[in-house]
Amino acid sequence: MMKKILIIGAGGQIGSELTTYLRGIYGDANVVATDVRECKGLAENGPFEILDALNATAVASAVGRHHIDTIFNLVALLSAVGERNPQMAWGVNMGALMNSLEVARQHHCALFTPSSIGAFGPNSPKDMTPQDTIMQPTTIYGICKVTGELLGNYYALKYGIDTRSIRFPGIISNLTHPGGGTTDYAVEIYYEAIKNRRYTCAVPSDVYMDMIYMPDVLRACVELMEADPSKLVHRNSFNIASMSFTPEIIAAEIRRHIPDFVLAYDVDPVKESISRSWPDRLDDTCAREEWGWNPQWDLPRMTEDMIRVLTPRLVAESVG
Ligand code: AKB
Repeated sequence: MMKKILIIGAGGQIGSELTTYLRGIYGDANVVATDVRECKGLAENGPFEILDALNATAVASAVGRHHIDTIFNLVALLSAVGERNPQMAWGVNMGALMNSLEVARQHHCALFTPSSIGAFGPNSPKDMTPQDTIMQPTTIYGICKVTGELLGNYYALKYGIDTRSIRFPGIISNLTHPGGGTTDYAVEIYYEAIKNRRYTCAVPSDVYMDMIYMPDVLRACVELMEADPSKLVHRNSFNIASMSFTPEIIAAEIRRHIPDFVLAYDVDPVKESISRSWPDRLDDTCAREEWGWNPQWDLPRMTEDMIRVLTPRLVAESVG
């Protein structure tokens, strides 16, 4: 059982919901949220600190002061924004990871770091992409993720650090927006369908990508970190899957609730090339066998839930 958790990059898409989820399980006082900027919501029911993940001394100090035994390093510039400034993406993504690995080594902490479907590339098998296969990503984001997976395994082998990771699909949530990802369209489409009955998509109509609903993400993080280490053949990083669709398929699902919804396209060449280089669908057998991964959300249930939760909120915003 984890006791004292530090979340680095808690203000992002995963962190802002994972902080509350972890506090619900391990107690408010035992989950220290940190981010490079002020995040009001995260300070309301538990400890929050401003922390620059690129400042190794500051990261070590936070871990020492709070007697941390488990770190979630969630700092990342996502795929599309990474292509606009690859040098910065490498500096931020790898800098935060190296500082997390080193502080985990020095303070004997367990470390969770998200990887991504973006760790795969155009030479990987496209359908039912296996756990262990050719990676060779063609984005700086993917190159960071593969390097991070290798470093995680290296720290586990060489220093015995308990590093664990999941290759996340595009994450869909009704609370926090993603920012700068290739899969962001699958979040934006719900907001625009409800507000304007119309959405212009930057990803081509026929591209399949794996996606996942936030409640499954949160559960997966805890289940992997709580898993019996003797059962883990892999560590960094596990394929997980729950749904895979194209823009046309999600639009058809939305039309079951909003029949006049119109989907148009203005394809962004960068997002097109990234999305076409990624798998259509991952094979998550190893996660199922080694730590019991079992998704609870599919596209129809997620769509129903997104529309149910977002509609009153967006209507209230538009009149208020
Ligand atoms: C992105 O699109 O960059 C992320 C991811 C799949 O890792 N959502």
